[in-house]
This record gives sequence, C-alpha cells and structure tokens, in this order.
Amino acid sequence: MPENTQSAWSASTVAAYRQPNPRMLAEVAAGLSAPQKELPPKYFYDHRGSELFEEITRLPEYYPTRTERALLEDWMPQLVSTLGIRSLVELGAGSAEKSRIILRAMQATGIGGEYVPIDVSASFLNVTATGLRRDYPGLAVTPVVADIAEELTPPEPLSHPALYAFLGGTIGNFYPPAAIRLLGRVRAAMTNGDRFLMGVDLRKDPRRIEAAYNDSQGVTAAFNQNMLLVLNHELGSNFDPDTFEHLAFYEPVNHRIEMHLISKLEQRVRIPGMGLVPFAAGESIRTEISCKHNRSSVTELFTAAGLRLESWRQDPQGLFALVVGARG
Ligand code: SAH
Ligand code: AVI
Repeated sequence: MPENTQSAWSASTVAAYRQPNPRMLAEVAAGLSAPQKELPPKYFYDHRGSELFEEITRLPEYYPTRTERALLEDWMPQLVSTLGIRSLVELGAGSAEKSRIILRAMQATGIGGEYVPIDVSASFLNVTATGLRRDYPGLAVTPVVADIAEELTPPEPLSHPALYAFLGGTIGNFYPPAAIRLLGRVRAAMTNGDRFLMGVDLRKDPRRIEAAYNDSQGVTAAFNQNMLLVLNHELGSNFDPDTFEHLAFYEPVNHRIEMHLISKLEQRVRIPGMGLVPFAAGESIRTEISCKHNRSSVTELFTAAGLRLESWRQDPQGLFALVVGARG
C-alpha cells in the first residue's frame, strides 16, 4: 500500500507547516477514525477556500447566491428601516458581498451603524473588513474570528436593535442538533428588539440541486479537494488531493447534498499525531452536508431553539428563502 511521499502538493504545504493545532488534530482524528470517515466543512475555508467559494457563487449552476441577493435587494430597505436596525452581526460573513445590501439599507436610515462579521477564515475576513471600512467610512467594523459552532459572543456594547444574519444557506452545513445549538446561541445573544435573518436553500428537484454541486468547470471539486491542502498546511499531513475525487449527491431521506472525497487508490496518509491513516480504493471521506429546507423544517429548528418564525419570503420559483426570527 503506497504512502504518499511523491506529491508536489504535499511537499510545498509541509514546508509551510509550523505548529499543529491540537483542537483541529482531535477533530480530524475523530472524524477519520469513524466507520464513515468525515471532516468538518469549516476546514474548507482557508484564504484559498474562501476564494474558491466566491468563485462558486458566480457559477451558472449555483443558484443560491444570486437568488438570495435578489430577495435581499427586494426586502432589506423596508425591513431595516421598519425595525430601525442599528447594528448587523453576521455569522459566516465571507466576502460580505450580499451583506452590503443590508449595510446600504442601514446607511439610508442615516444611522452610522456597526457591523460585526464573524468567520473562521481569518485572513479573508480581514480583507473583507478592510474593503468595508474603505467603502463605508461611517460604519464601525469589528471583525471577529470565531467558530460559530462553539461560541457567539458579539463585542459589547452593541447598538440595538441588532440584526443577526446567517446568510447563504450555511445553516444547512450543520447537522440538525448542531444547527439547533447554534440557533440557540443566537437566541441567547439577542435582546428583545433584535431580529435574526437567515437564508435557507429550499427542497426542489434533486437534479437542480445536484447540478449546483457538480459544476461543469470543476470549481466545486477544487473547493472540496482544497480541504486536504488545509490539512497538509495545518497538520503537516501528506494528502495528495489528486488521488481523491469529488463526489456530490442528493440524499433524499435527510433532504441533503452530501459532498465526499473518494480515494482513487488504496493508500496510507501520514498525519503527524495520528500516524498512518489507511484508505481503501473507493473509500470516501464525507466533507460536507448541505441540508435543504422547507417552511416546516425551519419552523422545527426555530422552535427547538426558542425562536419564533416571524416572516418568510421566497423567490417565485421556490429556490431559496429568507426567514426572519424573533425571540420566541
Ligand atoms: N455568508 C456568505 C459566505 C457563505 S460561505 C455568503 O452567503 O455568500 C460560508 C462562510 O461561513 C465562509 O466564509 C466560512 O469561512 C464560514 N464558516 C463556515 N463554518 C464556520 C464556522 N464553524 N464558524 C465560523 N465561520 C464559519
Ligand atoms: C456555504 N454553504 C452554504 C455552501 C453550500 O451550498 O452548502 C458551501 C458549498 N459547498 C459546495 N458548494 C458550496
């Protein structure tokens, strides 16, 4: 069984590797020791992963971003002014490209405003924050690097009413129990006048969904494989991404896309702290789930987290929805 030593990918990334992150190592070790090997999707997002995600949002097959953008453009000016929103706290902000629609609506109300983008992708978040400070001189921008699966502690004092936003359908990347815990943390952070705005990708013809995760240009495949480069860089492992193939399919029982990386050959990968991890030819690592919702599944998540579904808007084709929640 070959151990990877030959890869140009791993040679360059091992050279850059410094100190293993013990938390990451523990998560990776647990995930790769399970019968169905699994890695947390947050590890897609180093700087390159965030750039690849931005490329995905521009693909013709990837309908969520442009659909959500149209919904935001239609709704935010009215919602923000009616609620008198003074600050925006955003989970998994990424490039904050669509968040600018909300920030513009806040600006139009004449209040200077605060923006707290929270993300795990540290260097990308800094680029986002720099761009926003340049383009919105009156806005106080306080980026927070954090894992939203673990904590949600917006900086204090925060101006209220605040809008907590979780866009893009990223809630779908969490298993339901973790999604409920995350929403519970949002609910705990909210005060009475605050609101929660969430984007959800809706259940629809599976062929349409599968096309969005199997784009013809191979950007989603590169995004998926990038996770192995993140592991090489952070843990000093020697994954060769070219020996793993992208697979994405709709799993109808749980209404979700599953993304996997399939080992093309029998191999052993060295992960410092874990030793040699064996992969059979054809064996998969599940790297992401992306759960698709409807109004009743969102109501269930909200109710379990102590949130009340206040309003719901979706596009005419029923592709994507924006939901507003209040403290229940
Ligand atoms: N909100 C943007 C980006 C969505 S991509 C949009 O709608 O286009 C998902 C974003 O969430 C990425 O920026 C990623 O870095 C971030 N993210 C993923 N998992 C996270 C976690 N556990 N904690 C914090 N941020 C996370
Ligand atoms: C960030 N998240 C909502 C994306 C999704 O569609 O689940 C991540 C993604 N994975 C593959 N393509 C995009």
